[in-house]
Amino acid sequence: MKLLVTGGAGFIGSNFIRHIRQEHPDWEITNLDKLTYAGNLENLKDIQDQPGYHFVKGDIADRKLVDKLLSQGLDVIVNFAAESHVDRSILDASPFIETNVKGTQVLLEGAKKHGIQRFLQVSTDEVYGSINSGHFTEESLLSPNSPYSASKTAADLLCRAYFKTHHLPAIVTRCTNNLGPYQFPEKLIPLVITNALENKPVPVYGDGLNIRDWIFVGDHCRALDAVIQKGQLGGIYNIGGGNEKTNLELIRKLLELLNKPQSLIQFVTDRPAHDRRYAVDCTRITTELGWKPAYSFEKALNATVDWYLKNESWWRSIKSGEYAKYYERMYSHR
Ligand code: NAD
Ligand code: TDX
Repeated sequence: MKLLVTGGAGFIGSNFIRHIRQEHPDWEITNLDKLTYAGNLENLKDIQDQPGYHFVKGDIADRKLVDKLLSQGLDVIVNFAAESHVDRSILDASPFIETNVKGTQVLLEGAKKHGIQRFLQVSTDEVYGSINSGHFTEESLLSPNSPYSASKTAADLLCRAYFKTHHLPAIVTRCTNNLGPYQFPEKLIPLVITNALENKPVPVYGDGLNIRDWIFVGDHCRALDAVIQKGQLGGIYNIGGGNEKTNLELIRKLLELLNKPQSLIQFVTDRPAHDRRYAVDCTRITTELGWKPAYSFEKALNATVDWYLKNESWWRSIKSGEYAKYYERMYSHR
């Protein structure tokens, strides 16, 4: 099998490539990544020279490049490439439209032209919006509240439209919040861990009672692997960890694990349109594909903390670069 993985130098994409190398060493992978601030080839250092793995620096919205890559005879596209941070989409939504919407459409068009066998769109539970009680199923109304989630929703709907109109073999997955190695330290968990290790304040938006469902990144990758092999074309699969936590609960636990004082917690102005709770019903993927998460929340949290403790140079080099300017801008008004 020959895969085009887009956004493979980011958090989930790099974990996915590592998973595929281990589970299917005979599968060939071409990783197309623009290397934005979130893309980091350090994430794939152990894999970069392996036979059957190729890296191409480029934009998924570049029609010519995508056409050239797909003309080499690839079987499957797994689209991770995206602008992925909600706060950045509030500061400037333009790159989200360019990559998440236009980029996905360029990939879909290329897949159509070259007769790709499977197009996997890696989407998010955020497309459903917020839910106070119960769980979203794959049939729930799409109700995105941030420019990020609106752009991801547009991409999901383009996949649906290409399936309906052109019989393009697209499948959409909608996963909850991931945790694990190589997550960029603008996201809550690595931000808390790395700030705490530097004895810096840990910003909590609003009252800290927003709820997220957490899943270990390796479990997400296993789910995507199952969907590639057995998923129904035109289908949608929710993926979740079944670990709902308030942000405050999670942050308190992290500070405890790190032996850092709870006084590092600093309540700051809330994120605009901050979704209160995400929760998805995973009955479909568990019954149809036999997938379920292997990591408990405790195991996932311990593995993640451990990774950041052992890989200080990885996050320190990120935090001292361009990211430092963003962080200053982000928090100057909070
Ligand atoms: P990330 O920000 O860590 O990585 C995104 C990657 O995409 C980076 O390597 C970046 O360089 C690349 N990229 C960005 N624009 C590109 C473009 N135009 N062309 C080619 N490459 C480009 O993101 P992540 O957290 O790994 O998320 C991966 C995917 O999974 C995203 O589509 C996201 O919406 C989805 N998702 C993430 C989570 C989560 O908790 N992180 C949960 C559900 C779904
Ligand atoms: O400093 C912070 N303080 C804080 O209280 C940050 C960065 C976040 N938060 C809150 C906001 C959210 O309620 O923590 C929660 C998690 O925030 P993020 O890590 O930014 O994730 P979220 O907004 O939930 O979106 C994530 O999950 C779904 C990913 O970033 C998306 O790419 C994915 O689609």
